[in-house]
Amino acid sequence: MKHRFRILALLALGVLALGALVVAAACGGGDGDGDGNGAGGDLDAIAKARGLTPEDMKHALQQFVPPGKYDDYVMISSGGHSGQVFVIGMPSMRILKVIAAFTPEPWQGFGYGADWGDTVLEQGNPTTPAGTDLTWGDTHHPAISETGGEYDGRYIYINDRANGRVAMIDMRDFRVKQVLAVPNIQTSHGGMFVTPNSEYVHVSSKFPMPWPAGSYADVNEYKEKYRGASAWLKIDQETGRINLDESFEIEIPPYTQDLADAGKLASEGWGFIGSFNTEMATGGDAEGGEPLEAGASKNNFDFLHAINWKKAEGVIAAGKFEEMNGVKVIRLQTAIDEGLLYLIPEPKSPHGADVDPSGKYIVVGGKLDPNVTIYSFDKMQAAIEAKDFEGTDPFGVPILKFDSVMAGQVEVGAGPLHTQFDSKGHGYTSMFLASAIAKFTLGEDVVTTDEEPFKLIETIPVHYNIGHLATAEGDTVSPDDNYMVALNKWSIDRYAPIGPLHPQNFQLIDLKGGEGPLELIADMPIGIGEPHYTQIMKADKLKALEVYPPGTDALTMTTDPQAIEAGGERVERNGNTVEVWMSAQRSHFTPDILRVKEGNTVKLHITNVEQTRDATHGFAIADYNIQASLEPGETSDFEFVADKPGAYNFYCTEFCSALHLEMAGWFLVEPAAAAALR
Ligand code: K7E
Ligand code: CUA
Repeated sequence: MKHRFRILALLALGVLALGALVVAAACGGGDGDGDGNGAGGDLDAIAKARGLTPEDMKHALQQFVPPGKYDDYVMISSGGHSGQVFVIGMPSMRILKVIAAFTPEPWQGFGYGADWGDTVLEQGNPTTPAGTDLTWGDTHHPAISETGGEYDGRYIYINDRANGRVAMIDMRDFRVKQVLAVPNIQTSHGGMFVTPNSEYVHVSSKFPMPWPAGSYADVNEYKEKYRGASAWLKIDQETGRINLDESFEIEIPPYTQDLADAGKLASEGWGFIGSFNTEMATGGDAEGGEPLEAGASKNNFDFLHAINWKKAEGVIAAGKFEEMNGVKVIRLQTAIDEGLLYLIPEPKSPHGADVDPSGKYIVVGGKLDPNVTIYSFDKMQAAIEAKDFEGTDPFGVPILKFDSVMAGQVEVGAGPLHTQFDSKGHGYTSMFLASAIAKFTLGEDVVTTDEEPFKLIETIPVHYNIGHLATAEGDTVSPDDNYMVALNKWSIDRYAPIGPLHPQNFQLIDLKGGEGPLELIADMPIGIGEPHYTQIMKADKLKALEVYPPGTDALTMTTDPQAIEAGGERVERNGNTVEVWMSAQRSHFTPDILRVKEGNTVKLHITNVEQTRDATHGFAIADYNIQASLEPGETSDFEFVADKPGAYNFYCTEFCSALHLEMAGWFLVEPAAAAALR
């Protein structure tokens, strides 16, 4: 008790200290006479005691969000191989929510008996090989739905790098509503984006697979039999769900398609996908061949794929497709004949492919090239118009000439990966090998310089080995120019040693209105999974529900047919089935005794009949692996067989009220033998 009081006192002190900092800043840094009177004196004492420099104090102020106040932004971050998605407030860098996407997660009752999560997970199982229940994923690239090229706060899409699936999260309740196994794609990586008006969410394959999907071919038939796909998944505007009937795919060559981005404004209607391994290496290092990575890194150029999706819609409408595994597929030859697909040389094992806010430039980072290469969309269009090709690839896809479409290159440093932008005409590129971010000018429209259109301005070190980076509103047509977050893969010595597995490290960076110089504000350890990418949205675009309308089924977001109001509780027995309509309300379940017989099928419908903000209950049954989150207004449905006889306690798993510990009951499963005796 004493210990707890001390912690509280320390917390209070911390809050006071920061409060004092704010006051001091507002008053121009205290009275400055160093006599210890007034806020300045307290500040100095705190800073001295804690070993903080004036710069540390400034950064603390920049990051600080007072208790009870909201952050200006929310970051929607992938959770890597945790299979989840994180919602993080920025600039405070406080985790607000961990959303289960591909991985069962008990706090949200996802995958532990309630129909919502079980249904979503089950529907996401791939059809091939049949019967495989997937219980994890590797989330990489979140994409917030957009209207007019701006994040609109409606839906989040995220891909599963491991299993080629896509999840849809509804931002009304920040729960996943759909997991879709994308046909003809086995693995996906960075090919995720939404089009500027959320017509489609795009995902492309990472490693190609034998086509048609479901067939088998040895890797020695790679070039002939393996193919990739660029999938344009149609978004239902009402529900956010992907409608496969109105979606289409384009067959693409068996390169390893990687990061992708949507054209916007000047380039709206197009999509761009980088690739590597145009060598089509397949490994074989233990069979007398070359390791995969060596074979895949020989060519000086790989291919950026430019895809005209607007035109592809017309090709689909004209019926020039084949139905393959439940989706319309434009075959590669058709894509070539119809002018849907062009290849553009990109230097040395490229990774990121990012479209700038104006849509005029596509910036590519080559992992083994110290330059970022900037392509001009206008030049691309002119080259396509003039049929200014250097030839075709082995599959007949036209290749544009590098020199005709390149707008410029900037030598940034070792290992450039991803690029983000501000609204002042700057690009910011992460460099994995250099553990740094480079800032450069981007073209003729640059506000801050009238010299060379593409020029390195500065670099800033990050800690360490950065993957992605993200600017606030960074993938929209109008990025904000205040914050950037570096998503670092390694943290090495940044945190207390907690074993060989280290957290990833997010670092908050001040963009200073795009004027620079870049300044590191804060570190944030991510102690779960490996975030790859994040999008940062203005918090005032959030339109989440405070409570569900009474009796809502979280899966359909409509009234659950089994919802009840208080007083409507009942039990019906029908042959071997026991059906229960239960309510949850502080601090009781009604009914609180459930009597069934061993072998009965139990159908349980629980409605949280409360409409009070944050009045969430849980429902868990011992030894039955059942756990649900019953959020205010929600109805959850369960169906299971009472196959274990015994007296099982069930209880509310959320500390909802003073008598929360009493919010419990009994699930009595009478043994079949005992029942027979009577
Ligand atoms: Cu570069 Cu999966 Cu976007 Cu990681 S990817 S870094
Ligand atoms: Cu309801 Cu605890």
